[in-house]
Order: sequence, then C-alpha cells, then structure tokens
Amino acid sequence: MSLTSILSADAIDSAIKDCQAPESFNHKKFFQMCGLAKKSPQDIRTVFGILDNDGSGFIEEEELKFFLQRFSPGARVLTDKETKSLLSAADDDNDGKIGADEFQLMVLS
Ligand SMILES: [Ca+2]
Ligand SMILES: [Ca+2]
Repeated sequence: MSLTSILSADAIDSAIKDCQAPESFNHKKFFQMCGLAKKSPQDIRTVFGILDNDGSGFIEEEELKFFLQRFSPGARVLTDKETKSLLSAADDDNDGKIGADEFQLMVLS
C-alpha cells in the first residue's frame, strides 16, 4: 500500500512544494493540500500505518522527522522545530508519540 493509492500524486506534489522552505511546514495546510483532510477515517488510518514506518502502532518523533519523505522520497526532512510542533499538535495525551486516534483528530481538525 502506498500513499499514491489514496492521494493523488499531483496533490502530494503541490503540498510538498508549498513547504519546501525550511520552517514553512504547516500541518493544516499540508493535510488540506494533499487531500488527506477530505479522506475517510479508514483511509486516514491506512496513511497512519504508512507513516508508522516501524509498525510500532505509533508515529514517534524520529518518524515524524521523515514525514514529508513518506509522501515523496525527494522531499526534505522536517526541522527539529517543525517536528516538535507537529508532534505537539497531535499528541493530546502527552506521551511523546502520535497514536492512530490522535492522528485522525489532527488531520480532521
Ligand atoms: Ca512507529
Ligand atoms: Ca500521544
């Protein structure tokens, strides 16, 4: 399963291009632009599974750093600041990682 089976490659491209400059990543805008915000809960859960690269059931900080590269292999890594702000946007229970439900809430918020 790859992200392009859920999201259009063009939409992913535009979303990645929009945040090419370091510190310009905005998760709300990104999820809108790549089309994820309009997907079904099931699709969002599948995307969560892809972002959880090691299959731990959570997206950890280390995986978040490479968040954009899961969407497009040539994309940049997130800066430490962007990684932390993305984590805190989703991490409602403050355990330092993003669970499937937390991810869903963030994408749909
Ligand atoms: Ca993980
Ligand atoms: Ca959490």
